[in-house]
This record gives sequence, structure tokens and C-alpha cells, in this order.
Amino acid sequence: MNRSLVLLTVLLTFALQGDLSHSEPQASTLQSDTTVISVDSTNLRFSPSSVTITEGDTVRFFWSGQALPHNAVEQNGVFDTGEPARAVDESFTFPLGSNGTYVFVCEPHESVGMVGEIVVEPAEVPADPPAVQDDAEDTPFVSAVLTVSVVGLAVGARRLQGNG
Ligand SMILES: [Cu+2]
Repeated sequence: MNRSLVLLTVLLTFALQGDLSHSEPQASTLQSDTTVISVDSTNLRFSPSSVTITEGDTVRFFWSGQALPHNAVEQNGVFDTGEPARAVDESFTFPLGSNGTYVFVCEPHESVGMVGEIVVEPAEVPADPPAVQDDAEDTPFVSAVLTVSVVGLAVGARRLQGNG
């Protein structure tokens, strides 16, 4: 193998490795869960009456076939399932920035303690993808240069031996 062919092979090898080592940063997605709040068997309590969720999550007020009509009305009007009903299926999503505590009541049964609360915790902001370090980019190139130098020395040494 002649010297230039060796050089070319080495350089091509490292060029290909360089391409393969590049990786795209992964796009992060916001997790979204749904928590169901229903009515318990006493017919006068939400179940569960206190939930903790994260921004981006949804709370679904869901009951059917109840003996008494119920609703869920947030004390500041943030959400409201409407008129009390024996069957309700209403969902509310808490957007980014909505962290806080939301107290809601069943209007017909507030006086007997049919109240609940939703604690919304701030969403974890995904960390910035790690910055590409110059060292990581340089390392394969340095290796290539070193390898080429070693190969060059070996070829040169063999020529000297051949000449001597
Ligand atoms: Cu009720």
C-alpha cells in the first residue's frame, strides 16, 4: 500500500466516525396526566377530595348514577362543572403558570362539607441540552493526526530499512 493511500484510508475512516458521533439533542415533551375526581359512597364527599397534580395535567370530574345531583365549582370561578347533576363528565386542564391551590365545592352540599382542593405544582422546566464541547469535536481529529503521524513514521522507517 502506498503512503498516500494509507493517508486517505485513515482520513476517510475518521471522517466517517466523526459523522456517526454526531447526535441530535432529543426534543423533550411535557408529561400530561388525567386525575379523576368522583363522588364517594356516602354521596356527600368528593373522592378523592384532595389531589396534587402538575401544570399541564387534567382533572376530570366524573360521576354517574348518583342518588343526588352534584357539581364542582371553584371558589374563584376558575372552573365550574355547571348545574348540579347525577351524571357529570367535565375535564379541566391546568396550563403552564397555573400552579397554586384551587378549592372547589359542590354547591348543594357545601354546607355539609362536600368540598375539595386541587394542588397544582409547577412543571419541571426541562434543562437546556448540554452544550457541545469543543474537546469532544477535537478529539477524533487529534487522534487522526496522531495516527497519520505514526503511520508516516512506520512507512518512513521501512523505506530507510529498505535503502540500508
Ligand atoms: Cu354534592
